Amino acid sequence: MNRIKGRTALITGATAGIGKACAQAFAAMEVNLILLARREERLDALKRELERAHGIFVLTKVFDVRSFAAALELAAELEADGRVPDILLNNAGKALGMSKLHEGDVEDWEEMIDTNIKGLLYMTRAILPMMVARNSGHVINIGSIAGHQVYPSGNVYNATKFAVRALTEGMNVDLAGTKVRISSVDPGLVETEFSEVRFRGDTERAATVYEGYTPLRGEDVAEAVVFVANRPEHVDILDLVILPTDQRSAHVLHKA
Ligand code: NDP
Ligand code: 8X3
Repeated sequence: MNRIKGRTALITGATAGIGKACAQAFAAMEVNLILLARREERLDALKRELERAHGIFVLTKVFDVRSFAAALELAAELEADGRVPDILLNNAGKALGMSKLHEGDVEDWEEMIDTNIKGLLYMTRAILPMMVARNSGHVINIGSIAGHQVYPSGNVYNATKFAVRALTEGMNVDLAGTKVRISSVDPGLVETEFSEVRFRGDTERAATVYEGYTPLRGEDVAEAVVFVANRPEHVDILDLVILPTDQRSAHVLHKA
């Protein structure tokens, strides 16, 4: 049953990987879209693809989640245009580098914290009050298995994803007494541009992350996100962990 047809979903980080796959999966459910990311050409191409294939409304915006002013401006614009999102998918995020904490790069830490934690907070602070005022809506955060278990040299990235989990749980209790739902979808290894970004464009090193086993694809995570969004109003999936069959924890990965 399609309960979300005709609704509007706002997706951060829609130009690649999980965010792009979620845009495609929501579009297939005839959900209208507000797609945000920094790469304009990719946004334009995705808008054309989805509007043509599904006849939905797609608004795109070149947008950096690290700006609270931009988040507030967008929220005001959406409210004025009668386009308050029914679903906010906080997906934009990244890991940068992989080194022991005492050898870490402070600029990398700041970019991860600014994007993964503060970006999610800014978007939520801007959009969630409109959902609370309407007493309906759904915030879905993309967490990670890295927010459940730390791994060597994951330190600050792990901390950002532990923070996402704490914020999901915090919002959940803060929203008690409203009909607004909050969920987290926490994947294991997904083959996207994530490792290319982490290793600063070193595609060979990035490819080795996904060798010898079958990782998740963005589409697998998108199916889970749509499942979470499509539950009846009285049902909330608070936290859904989704792993490749070959991966049993942050530490147990079966490579052939
Ligand atoms: P990708 O690198 O493939 O995609 C990341 C997306 O985020 C891109 O669309 C990028 O677009 C956007 N983005 C990055 N920085 C910003 C910013 N400052 N403002 C707005 N958009 C931004 O990675 P994934 O799809 O893999 O990652 C998506 C989420 O999933 C992240 O939160 C990640 O932590 C999480 N995750 C990933 C896993 C994996 O194994 N891949 C596993 C578990 C969780 P642009 O550059 O155009 O702005
Ligand atoms: C991304 C998955 O294991 O590379 O969150 O941290 S992992």
